Amino acid sequence: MLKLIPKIRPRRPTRSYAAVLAPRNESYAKVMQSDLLAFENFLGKDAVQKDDITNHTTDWTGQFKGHGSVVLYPKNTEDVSAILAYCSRNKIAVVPQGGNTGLVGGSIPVHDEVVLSMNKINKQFTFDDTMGILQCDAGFILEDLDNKLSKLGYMMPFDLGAKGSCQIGGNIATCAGGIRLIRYGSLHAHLLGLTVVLPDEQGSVLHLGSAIRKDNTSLHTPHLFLGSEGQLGVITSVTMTAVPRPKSVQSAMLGVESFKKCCEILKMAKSSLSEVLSSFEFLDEAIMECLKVNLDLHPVLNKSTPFSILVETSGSNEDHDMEKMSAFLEECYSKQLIVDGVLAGSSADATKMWKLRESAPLAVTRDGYVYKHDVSLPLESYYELTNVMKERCGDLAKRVVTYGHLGDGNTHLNITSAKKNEELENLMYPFLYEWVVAHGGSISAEHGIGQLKLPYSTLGKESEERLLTKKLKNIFDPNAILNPYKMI
Ligand code: FAD
Ligand code: 2HG
Ligand code: ZN
Repeated sequence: MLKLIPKIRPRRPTRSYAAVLAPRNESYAKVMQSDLLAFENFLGKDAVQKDDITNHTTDWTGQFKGHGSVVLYPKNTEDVSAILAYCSRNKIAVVPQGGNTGLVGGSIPVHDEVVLSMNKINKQFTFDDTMGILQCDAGFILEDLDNKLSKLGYMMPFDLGAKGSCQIGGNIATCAGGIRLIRYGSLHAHLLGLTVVLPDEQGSVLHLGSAIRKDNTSLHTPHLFLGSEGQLGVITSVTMTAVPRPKSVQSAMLGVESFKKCCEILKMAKSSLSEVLSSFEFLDEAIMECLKVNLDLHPVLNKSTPFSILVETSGSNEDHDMEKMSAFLEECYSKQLIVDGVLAGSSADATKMWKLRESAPLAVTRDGYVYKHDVSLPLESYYELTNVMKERCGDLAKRVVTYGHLGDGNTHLNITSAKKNEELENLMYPFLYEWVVAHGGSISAEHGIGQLKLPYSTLGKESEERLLTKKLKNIFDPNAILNPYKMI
């Protein structure tokens, strides 16, 4: 479908949260000239970048700015092993980096960590087109993998607006969700095996899981790395299932007058569209206005409504799917659940609809400063959070907008201001995250903890679970050199 904002970065000033959040741990060694020479020695000179590394030390939003001095480009698993062994023996901190599209400041160095970029580990690709099993290097860009699979009649089982830049290793490390989770499930359902390198003194290489669909002979160790945010090891190769590429895809945009009706439409979509339903995305009026003003992207619906739903079906028979979608839309009208609806008549129409949804993250950055919230909530509280925060922030906020994966109970509430505003921050935090937990939600649905949510990461988590997590970190990363000042 839509190719979105592949390499565009928001035009934004940079700033650093890191120094405020976590002081430098003085037990880490500083990278010296002798270390740079050692890296050049075992990786080759072309694999060590010392200048012009701002793209690797600043996050996608431009709101996190780190202070690293070197980026390393390993070419294969052996190079990653050599780097991690050297850094572990010399107590040098390392941050693994994929496409650097993460939204919680997890992929950049905070103080002076070495950046281990996966950009060059993208050669190995094999695919079994009967079983639908993919084995590939972790540095492949998601969209490139999807294009390769397309030629073989398959596609990746997830999709997100950052597909033109994010990498499959980063997707595993964040347990990325995206716009098709309602249909294909999370990455937990697709991951089969991983090659990972541990940050120990040997740079141990582990081959976890297997390349077969069913294997219950051990703990499911690869799954520990889903959402591990570069804390446990560096993923260098991924084995997972892909899904048959649908032959027919239909998209429709619906205009809805109340949030309650949005939920009724979701329920109906699940039963009426059932096996062909592949996306159920949500946009409120405020993000529609933001898209118009900031990116000159205009609604596809004729009537302006408080809420819009973008629904997609994917199947194997166009006539059948179209019949289902048309019947669904008629039912929506006849039950007075929608006041306007447009069914995409061409791929250009569908692209226009999806562009609205997928450009939302870029649109909000244009306001100046953006406070992002990626949370899960039971549906009865999903939009109440937006209303509560609107009321609470009042005129201090430039805009309070919501979009998200309604079908998964995942809201992206974005609150913008012209610039960073401490008064607004004090109104929002910790109130917002405490509210989410008190209403049965999670403070991170899909983007993770990184630096952004570190102060709140204990909310809603039992101390036993946190202790277990720390013990696991210690087993995988005995010298604690991997991605410090973040998640664990
Ligand atoms: P990075 O940003 O480079 O890294 C993310 C984390 O993973 C870091 O902690 C890093 O240390 C670690 N890491 C990266 N590679 C490895 C590796 N090989 N081994 C070990 N650790 C590693 N996310 C969603 O879940 N759903 C969405 O719909 C979605 N849409 C987005 C839309 C836009 C426009 C943008 C900018 C971001 C979006 N994201 C979304 C967030 C982001 O794209 C995902 O989190 C993505 O999976 C990150 O992949 P990456 O390769 O860029 O990882
Ligand atoms: C999306 O679904 C991404 O578009 C980004 O997860 C969410 O911008 C955000 O807050
Ligand atoms: Zn999302």
